[in-house]
Amino acid sequence: ADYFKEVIEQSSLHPKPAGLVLQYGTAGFRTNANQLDHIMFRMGLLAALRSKKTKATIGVMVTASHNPEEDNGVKLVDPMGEMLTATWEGFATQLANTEQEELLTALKDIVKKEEINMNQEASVFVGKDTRSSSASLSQAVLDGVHALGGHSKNYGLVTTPQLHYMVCCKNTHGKYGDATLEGYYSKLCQAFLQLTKNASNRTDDQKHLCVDGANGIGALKVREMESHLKKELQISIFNDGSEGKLNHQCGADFVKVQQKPPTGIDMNSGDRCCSFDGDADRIVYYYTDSQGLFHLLDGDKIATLISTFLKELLVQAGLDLKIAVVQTAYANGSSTHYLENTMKVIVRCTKTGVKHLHHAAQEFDVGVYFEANGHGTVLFSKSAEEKLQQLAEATNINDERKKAALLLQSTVNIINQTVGDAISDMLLIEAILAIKGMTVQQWDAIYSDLPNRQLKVKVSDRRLIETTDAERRAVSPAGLQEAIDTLVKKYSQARSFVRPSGTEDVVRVYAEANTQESANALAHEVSLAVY
Ligand code: 16G
Ligand code: ZN
Repeated sequence: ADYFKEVIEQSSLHPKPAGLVLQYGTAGFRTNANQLDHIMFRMGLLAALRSKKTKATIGVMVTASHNPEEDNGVKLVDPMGEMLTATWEGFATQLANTEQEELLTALKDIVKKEEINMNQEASVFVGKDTRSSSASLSQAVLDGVHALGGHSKNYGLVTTPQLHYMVCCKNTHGKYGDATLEGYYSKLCQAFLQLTKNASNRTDDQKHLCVDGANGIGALKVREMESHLKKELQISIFNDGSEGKLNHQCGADFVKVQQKPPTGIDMNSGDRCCSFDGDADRIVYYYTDSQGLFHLLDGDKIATLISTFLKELLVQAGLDLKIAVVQTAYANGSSTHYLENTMKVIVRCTKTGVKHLHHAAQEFDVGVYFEANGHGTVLFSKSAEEKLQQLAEATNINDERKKAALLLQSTVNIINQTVGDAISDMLLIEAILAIKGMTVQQWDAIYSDLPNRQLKVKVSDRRLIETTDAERRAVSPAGLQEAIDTLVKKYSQARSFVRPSGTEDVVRVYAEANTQESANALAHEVSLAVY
């Protein structure tokens, strides 16, 4: 078939506004929805090519995560459910910015560079979030896939991590689970029920959780899942999209940045609550104490809880596996200190962005990774999973080791290893708290966060700032790092860094210190040094 003729015809229905330039950034393309139709069509084309190249199913997710409702975006998912590989991010940017007349040339250029056999079949899974623009934009993706003769499966409304999961299931031929929503819920919830069987006498309070769905897809999916939990977890869902606007004054990003509860949630002091973001790949927990003070349990606290739990089980199971926690520069200094000095686990720091953390975590038997903003998961190496399997089946070991091995196996099953997943992380956290008989206050008390402040600075060209050492030090412009060092020395337990944002046209400033006043002042002073 002459696919290229079909591409020409179809692409005229999805024309590129001349001169518009967009970048495949940290999390794909993201901008106002009315600029994205041609991008979606072209990402459908690219996904079909990627599928031919890898001889596997590729995913395309239409979402702009925690951005406002008016925005949208798109990200591609590689065969094992991981994010698109870096070379192809480059192709995505090229294809997106090629003017209409040059589209075929750009396409053929990729085919040639990657030596793609155009007769190879293509298969693409497509999903979308609840934004009003997502329906037509995901149709544009499908048009692109079909223009190149690719097969598609349209999952419709799914969370980002659900789509990653489907792609992984499909390409591992069911070994990871069934590539259906039912398969996803039953795998996770069965693991949850297995784990919580070990928690006796849980009260109704312990079983109850408030979830802020950010008025997005996560709320719908939690509701779909509920019956699988057999009342072992009783969820009150707020911000389910029936009234409020997506991500508006609610959701994980709002709660983390504002350090306050979302609107639209009815919380009593001591209630355990969590917030998802707009595509349900991030989660943060929180509660208010009897004095009305707000307590946030962010990605760092989550990583600490999960890695403590896993390390204890590995010791009980007598498994000598290397466990590490991967963080970014935004990780609270107290969390790093606690992990290294009290828990004595390996801690690694990478650049911001899920793909960097994910890759670093792959280097360990058990790699726990979390960004402070609540995106994270746990990766188990193939050999770690095999050792666990052997131990769980062994007949010559004592009951304690056996029990730990079985708990670890259920933990592996409850986790979505493809990418951070608010629903999966929530179930894991709830199971750990249940097994340990721990309240949210006790979890919070494991260590105390250093007060911190984040600021954005508008500059004429943010790319003038270059960083090194996992973004913790600036190498240019000259003198900036020295200025920051001098400011940091004025305060106690202080740390500060600046980096250009990968998603907005701003420079981000982070500061922490022993008091909130000091953290605020330091952040302010450093932001002045950035100009
Ligand atoms: C994207 C990243 C997130 C990161 C954020 C930083 C993915 C899937 N998402 O949302 O991990 O924390 O960008 O944004 O990688 P920034 O560069 O504007 O600070
Ligand atoms: Zn997200």
